[in-house]
Amino acid sequence: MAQTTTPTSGNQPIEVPDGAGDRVPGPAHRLVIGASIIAVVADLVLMTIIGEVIPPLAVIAVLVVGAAVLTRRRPRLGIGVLAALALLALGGSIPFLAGDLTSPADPIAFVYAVLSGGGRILALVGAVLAWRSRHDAVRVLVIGSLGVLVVAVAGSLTARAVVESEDRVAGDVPVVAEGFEYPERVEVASGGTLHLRNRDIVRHDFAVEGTDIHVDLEPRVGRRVVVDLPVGTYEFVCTIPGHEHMTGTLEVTP
Ligand SMILES: [Cu+2]
Repeated sequence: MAQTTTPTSGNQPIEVPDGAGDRVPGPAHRLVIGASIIAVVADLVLMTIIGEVIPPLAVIAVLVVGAAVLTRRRPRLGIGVLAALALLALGGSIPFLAGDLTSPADPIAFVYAVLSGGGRILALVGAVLAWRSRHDAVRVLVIGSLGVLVVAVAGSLTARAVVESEDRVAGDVPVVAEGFEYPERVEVASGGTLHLRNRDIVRHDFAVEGTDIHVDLEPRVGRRVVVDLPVGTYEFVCTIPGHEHMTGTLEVTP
């Protein structure tokens, strides 16, 4: 059977197998990888600072490194996995990030939230740009993000600098938050005053359950609180997500 001859002198469109068309990663691919790594590094630094491994973040860190390596051989698949991990990490950490982002006077947690949350949002945006081959938009996005970061850091340090701290007065009962721990038991006379001090580099708060007492404690500040409660036994707690173990008993005596 005679074949129809068509001009095949190199002008025919070449079919590119799926995944091979973007073997050379473009700026959007690099943005996804870079932003994902920034978020993971922020997670690792946070875990180092608080001296505790947060298992979901540790697992995601390992998977992100694996996906970044995979991106060298299978760009589309690797970018897809990185985007999925960013979405997963973002979804799981929203309650924590929301608290950190609304507390600018806690610079470590605030900057962490900007880098970790912002990095993952950037990775997702980068994945969309990579998918749509919009590599031209990456530069503006990166410059804009750096601007946001600078403003966030400056704003947070300013917010911390204007926080007022109260010194302990004779007669105050000291309550120290240190190493993510509160004392197990605190005793104060009804109408007496507690002097709360946060010796950690991240914020805590002090809430007495079933009462109106709820005091924010930015890093390294002291704060006095009058205990106008009926005689009895109360539980106090730090209400910041992840600090649920910071509890103790408040004995209010006659
Ligand atoms: Cu706390």
